[in-house]
Amino acid sequence: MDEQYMNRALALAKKGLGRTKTNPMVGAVLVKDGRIIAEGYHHGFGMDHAEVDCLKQVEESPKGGTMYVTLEPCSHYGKTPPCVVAIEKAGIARVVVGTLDPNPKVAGRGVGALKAAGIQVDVGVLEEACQSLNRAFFTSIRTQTPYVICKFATTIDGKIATDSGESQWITSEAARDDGHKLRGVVDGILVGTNTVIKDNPRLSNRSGEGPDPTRIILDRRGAVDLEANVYDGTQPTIVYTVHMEEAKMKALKERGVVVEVVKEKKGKLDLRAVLKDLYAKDMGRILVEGGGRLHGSLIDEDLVDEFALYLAPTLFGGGKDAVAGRAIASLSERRDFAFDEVKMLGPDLFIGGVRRCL
Ligand code: AOF
Ligand code: ZN
Repeated sequence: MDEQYMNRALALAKKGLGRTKTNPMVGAVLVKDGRIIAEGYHHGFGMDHAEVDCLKQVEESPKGGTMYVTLEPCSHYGKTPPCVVAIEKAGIARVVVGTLDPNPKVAGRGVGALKAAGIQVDVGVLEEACQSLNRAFFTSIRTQTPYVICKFATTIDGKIATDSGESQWITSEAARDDGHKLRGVVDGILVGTNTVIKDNPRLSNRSGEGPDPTRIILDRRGAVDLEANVYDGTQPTIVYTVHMEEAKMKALKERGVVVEVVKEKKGKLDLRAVLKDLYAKDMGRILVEGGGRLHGSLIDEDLVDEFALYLAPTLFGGGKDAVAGRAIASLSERRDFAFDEVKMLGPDLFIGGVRRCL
């Protein structure tokens, strides 16, 4: 029965997908006398935690009940008061926890506080599922940078454009629609200068589900034209630059675009500094949509946590590579991933993969 209720809590947690930013997705179920009397989840960043949301739904006395929660209840005062206090006040007799919270402010203290209050606690029900649900949170709380998903739309031979730069379209409409759904569940989309100049993308979410993500533009020398679609002011937009003309900066700011000046590192924009700043701006998961140079730089610095590959059954026999990085010198330096999803999208194939470590 514990697994069954935890499964329900997991399903509830997933409702928060794309809205919890640097927070985890968490679900909670309250059971009494063998039936569910309340359910809750963390709806979004800054909002009630799952346990509190669950307790607010309850219409009868929760006293003596069992709460199933996918992540260890928090014990700290953050944007909201500690969940362990709410659980204790409600008179819950037993708490079943999916997995411990890796946040150093919690990390076992939640379980400790519950036990100290005389509540029975069991940890580790469906633990693997509870951890992989929050792969992004587990990774980003440790690195203090957003979880990075690289999206590629390529040919069988790994090309994203012809030599002349033609790329629209390599993959089918079905694959492109799926890519838009991905845009609806991340906090930001990151692109490099060349992609903005060549493709003039809008970086909007046209899937009809979820909000528009923040556009994140890397423009080291301020080369992107003010008239580019990404600067149309219709979506939250941030541009990171090293040198940009004062007048352009002013015009961008007037349109509501956030301009951040960062340092250079070996003639390149300091990607780690950019990611740290994005995390400080509450971004927990970002999607990188090219081009090859940006993907290459991220791979060179080992900053890719996940990839989303849309593979079209076609061959160019040459052209622009999906990844233009430094390339490893020996096999021992390779970055290994584990495939975790595969599906057909019209004539194309989607392959998802994650770094092996959590
Ligand atoms: C829970 N239940 O539903 C969530 C938890 O700034 P705050 O107050 O929102 O706290 C965020 C931290 O709380 C987050 O980093 C993680 O450690 C924990 N999230 N905890 O008991 C929840 N979302
Ligand atoms: Zn909490």
